[in-house]
Amino acid sequence: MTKYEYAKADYAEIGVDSEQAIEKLAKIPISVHCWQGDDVIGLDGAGALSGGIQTTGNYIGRARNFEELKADLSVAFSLMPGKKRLNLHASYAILNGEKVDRNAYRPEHFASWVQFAKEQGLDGIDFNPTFFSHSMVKDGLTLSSPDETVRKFWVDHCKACIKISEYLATEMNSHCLMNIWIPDGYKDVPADRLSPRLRLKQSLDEILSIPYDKSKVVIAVESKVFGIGVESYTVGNSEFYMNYAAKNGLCCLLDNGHYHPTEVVSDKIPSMLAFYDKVALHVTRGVRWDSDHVVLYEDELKEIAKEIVRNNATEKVLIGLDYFDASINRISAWVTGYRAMQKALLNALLLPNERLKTLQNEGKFTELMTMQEECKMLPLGAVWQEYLTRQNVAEDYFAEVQNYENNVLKERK
Ligand code: RNT
Ligand code: ZN
Repeated sequence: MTKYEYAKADYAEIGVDSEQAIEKLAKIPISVHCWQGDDVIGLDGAGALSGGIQTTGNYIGRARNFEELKADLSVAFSLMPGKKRLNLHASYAILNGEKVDRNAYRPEHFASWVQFAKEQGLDGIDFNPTFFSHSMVKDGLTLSSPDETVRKFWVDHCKACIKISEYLATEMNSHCLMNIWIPDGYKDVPADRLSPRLRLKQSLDEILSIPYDKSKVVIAVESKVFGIGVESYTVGNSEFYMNYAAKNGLCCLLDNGHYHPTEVVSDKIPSMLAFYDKVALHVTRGVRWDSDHVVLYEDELKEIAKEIVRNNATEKVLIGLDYFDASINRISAWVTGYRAMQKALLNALLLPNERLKTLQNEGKFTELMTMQEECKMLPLGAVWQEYLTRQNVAEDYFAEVQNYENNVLKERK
């Protein structure tokens, strides 16, 4: 018997069908963020990274243009099993020298990305307006700015992005999640916490006044607790966006680096599912702050995956990755984080979820605890290996990444 066959039998003993788990895993889409490849710099040359987020490190091989970013992404995709989507930021527009600012970006600026995504056989493209790294961010504010010219510029940018998102959905024949995250906030104690939020509300109302096809574009709003240099106040905090989304039929995006340190997104997911038909995620790993470290197969990630799987929410929870590490090989960073998410989903799919639920409902908490502990020792690794084999990807991706580094990345000086 092979290692997998032994594992399959072990799982069968607790009533879990590993074949079904493998099949289901291959169908759960994960959106891969393009911005890990170039340290969130973007291709529109609008400005250095700003907005209270930061990449640290100076590892060789940052993708400096569209061709390099595409090449790196293809290597990363080839090492990722399962169903992949591409997550783009507006700052990755392909302008080909045209003098056009973000308030007037058009679908055609993303046509080459569509072509790439189709060539790669991706499941779809998701999109993000880019409210940072740009001279129209004034005093750290965009949609909440008291300066009407500034506020209008960003409202127009977002409207342009809805059109682009609709185009991406049509082209890819799959919905497009358009996620709004703005960096707006204050470094020190503000004198007025309400007015910026009312301006943000007004801006969102204006943005949503344009018609768009809701079956194609899912608009999400991403809250945050603080950013670097904007530690004292964030305009778009959790309460603001959750209320706005509920009242206006939008989706909330939960980034697990955006909450107070003892809050966990895994516990928020079921609460959101009780009220929304969709919830979006930015899966990341904060180390002491919203540091956006590479996602690893760790406890909270496992909990997040469990909430998605055991609530039958693999189509309701839109999973996207969001991290940026410039201190290690960026392709490896992509693959490691993506695979960690898949491992966590596989782990969740291999749990006797119904049985565990029943134990909870029957108040058999001693048995629940022992069973949950036993599950931790099951041969997940053997099923993971089998999954990779069936998906035609090698378990050891380091060698391939290193090869590419030696042959391609080292030339980028
Ligand atoms: C920032 C947010 C946001 C960005 C990306 C680049 O704290 O998490 O989602 O990381 O849009
Ligand atoms: Zn995020």
